[in-house]
Amino acid sequence: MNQQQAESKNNLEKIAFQFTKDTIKDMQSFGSGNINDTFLVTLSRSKFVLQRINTQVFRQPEFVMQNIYLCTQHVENRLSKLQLDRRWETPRVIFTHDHQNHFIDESGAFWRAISFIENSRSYDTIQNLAHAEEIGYALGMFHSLISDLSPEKLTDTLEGFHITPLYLQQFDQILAETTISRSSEVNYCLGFIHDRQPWAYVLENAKRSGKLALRLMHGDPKINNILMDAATEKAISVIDLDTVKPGLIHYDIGDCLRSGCNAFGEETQQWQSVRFEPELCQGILRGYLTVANAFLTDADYFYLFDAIRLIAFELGLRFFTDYLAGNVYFKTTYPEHNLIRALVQFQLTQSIESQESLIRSIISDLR
Ligand code: GN1
Ligand code: MG
Repeated sequence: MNQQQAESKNNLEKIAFQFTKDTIKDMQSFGSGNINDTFLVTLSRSKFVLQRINTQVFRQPEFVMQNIYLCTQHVENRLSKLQLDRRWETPRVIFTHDHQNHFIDESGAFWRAISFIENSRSYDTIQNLAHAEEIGYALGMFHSLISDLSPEKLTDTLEGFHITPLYLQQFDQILAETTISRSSEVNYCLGFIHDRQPWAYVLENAKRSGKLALRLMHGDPKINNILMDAATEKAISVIDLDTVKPGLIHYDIGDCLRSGCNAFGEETQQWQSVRFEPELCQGILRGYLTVANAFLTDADYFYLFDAIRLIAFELGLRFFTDYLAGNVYFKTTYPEHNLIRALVQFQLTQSIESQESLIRSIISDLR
């Protein structure tokens, strides 16, 4: 360990001690988030997750914490009355010694601690059909548990999040401001976005015309945010609650499917091989609908296909825009990282489009 590493370890320990009086046995970087910095803190008898919130992205982190607290309290309350016959847990906010839900360090960085769900694991890709069904069940469970918490109680902590037309505006703006070198991949992305501009308003139009209701959503239910019990391989929790806020549940369904039905995972370099797997889609939706069928309307069903197609497209657009902007939003490990990520999502979008009638029939058969 060099001096700089030792210093930053000491500093991290000081921050961790704001949230515990126990002995710190170990502290490691944790997970693969694209926005926040995450550490797993091991104490003598338990563990917790320590995170530095990216305040360039989350401009009002206090409201993020307030949303998470309201949501997790609500879910704990529901769970205590439900008497589920299977394991289900919600992450808890851990308070500082002076009862704050966050800590601001000397440099102004915003830190928070969340409980660690024991005996759990997550995956970056779906392992089999049973896993797909569990992923869908977990999202359904999550939506069901927050369905009676009024969206107005939570703050919009990330304005424009999943509003595809706003990402198109940002893209146009960056394009106008930037001189880009036009490789064949860049030209492909530009054409791909151009061809889908008119359709990209589909969910926002449905929201504006009242066909789809504003509800609470998770915002980021990709498959590695769903924890499985390490022994039984049953879903037990949905984590990463930073983007729980008012929105459309369609964003969640789309996000869960774009991440779950890509067997190569969103970080693959083999973007040309990416394909949307209809069997996994059927599995996830089957699991989701065992819970969600109770609260989905005809219009909700009608827009499911568009949601699946749109969120894959939107994430591609977000990655590509960030590539053009010089990688300022998503963490990257090499200069073309966001370009490759965009190509993966566009390939997935194309695969969804080419299987439209099959996906639509999967949806209607499951109703
Ligand atoms: C970001 O940081 P992480 O991995 O939880 C992003 C999501 C994307 C995801 C893609 C606030 O989430 O919208 O779907 O990367 N979160 C935010 O991996 O923009
Ligand atoms: Mg997230």
